[in-house]
Amino acid sequence: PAVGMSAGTAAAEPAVPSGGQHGFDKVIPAPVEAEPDPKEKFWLSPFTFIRTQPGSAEAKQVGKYLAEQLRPATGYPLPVVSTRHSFLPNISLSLGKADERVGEQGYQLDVTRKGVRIRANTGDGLFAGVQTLRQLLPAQIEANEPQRRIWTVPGGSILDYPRFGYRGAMLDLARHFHDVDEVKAYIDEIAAYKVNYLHLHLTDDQGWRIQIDSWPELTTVGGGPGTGVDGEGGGYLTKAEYAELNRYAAARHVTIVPEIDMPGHTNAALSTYAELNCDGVAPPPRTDIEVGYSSLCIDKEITYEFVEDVIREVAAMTPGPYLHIGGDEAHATTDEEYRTFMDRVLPMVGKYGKRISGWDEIAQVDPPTSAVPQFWDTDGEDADVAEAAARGNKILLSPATKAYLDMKYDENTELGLSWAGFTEVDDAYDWDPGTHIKDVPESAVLGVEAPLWSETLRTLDDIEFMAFPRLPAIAENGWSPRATHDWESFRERLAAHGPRWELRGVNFYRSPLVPWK
Ligand code: TNX
Repeated sequence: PAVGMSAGTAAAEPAVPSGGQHGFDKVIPAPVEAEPDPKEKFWLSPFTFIRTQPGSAEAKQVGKYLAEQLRPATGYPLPVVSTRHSFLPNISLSLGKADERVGEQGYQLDVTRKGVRIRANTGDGLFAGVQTLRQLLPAQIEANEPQRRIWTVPGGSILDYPRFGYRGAMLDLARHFHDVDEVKAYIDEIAAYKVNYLHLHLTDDQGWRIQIDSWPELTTVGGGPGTGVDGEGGGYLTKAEYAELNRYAAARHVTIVPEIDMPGHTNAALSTYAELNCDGVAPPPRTDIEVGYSSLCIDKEITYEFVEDVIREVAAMTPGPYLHIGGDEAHATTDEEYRTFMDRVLPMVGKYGKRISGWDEIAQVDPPTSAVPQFWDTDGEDADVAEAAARGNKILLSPATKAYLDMKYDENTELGLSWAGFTEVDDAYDWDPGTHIKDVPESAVLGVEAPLWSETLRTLDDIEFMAFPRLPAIAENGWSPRATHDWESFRERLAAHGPRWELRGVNFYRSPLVPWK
């Protein structure tokens, strides 16, 4: 495959020997087609400017993002200008001139002496192309202060587009709260690997992390000090902070998917509002990590008033199309109660203009075909999910044995859990979303998502340690064509990303399976 070719960087001589990696063979996720041209390369210079399609605010916004990425390490001004032509070498971002094959999210990138040209049909595509360009530059481009060296981009052409339209990461803010700055940092990290959805698990037994005006104590009590696992994860997002996160994510072409988990995983709400309990008595708050014991009261009308208030408010503050209603591990309700609950709640999501997503248990209640069951099983079989797929539902893949970033890497990993087994980076890489679930064909797969549950994770360092290097493995399974799938190539490419994480201050697990430099 083209991506396995050598990079053709032989002629690039850094002013200071760098040991930095650059080349077409370092890109994660692997591109569809990559054709190095050893006779060409582009020099980034103090005179380089970024030229964006005249009249396109989207291209301009991506251009500004690119400039912000490249300025700290280069120290170059990199002005962003909208002009039609230029005789000076530059980086150009243009819309509407790309090959049809790149679709809604792909791009073409051409590098010659005269410039770097990124073409796409959408802003999403340009943004994806910019992530590839960052990876083609030497690792030092990730440094925070000016580096004295020459910056070259190896010559050649890339044509690239995703296998699946949805590539997600999930962060659990309920077990331990993670604040706006931590979530922003995670958005930056996932966007670099062309992950385009961030699912926020906002509520659970141990805490409620999103402001709801009609039920104000959910956050002040249910999300307040002393909540979270071990009582050490208190905090919540105000509506203003949630809006800020949505803006930040949108500028990185990431869509936020909020999750309000129900009817189980609701002890934080139940312990805050006594009237939500069948017996009218609020249970004590919980700070342990048991699951499956709590449930909203299926037979009380106030339950549905509560749920509708929450869905209405969350839908109103969410620009993206999906609203995730959880639905997992409802072991405190019977199958019949679960169906009764979902029959009333599922239509509310559509009523407020959103598309339903939920853990794979929702497949049991024949949700509308627009609903997205998120598969999290440990074996590759689930008859309800297969039936939903046959009816026309798209399935999101998060198999716990492959995609759960909270599983320990091995028996020595201090953080994380191990109920689905240990998951080394090769386990996270070696599966095929198109064939993983029995009787769910590739055409029924929406994409992949890597959940990160935070029972054991307190800091951003903890989050990063579990996500890297496995998140890039999941991202590649979601983006790259099967023809490029190759563990030997992937581990070599991962090794080249280690220095980038170091320079950006991203913590990561130095897996013994990867030949880190
Ligand atoms: C299962 S997977 C859960 C979560 C836990 C996680 C820990 C799923 C839908 N529910 O409540 O946090 O395992 O790995």
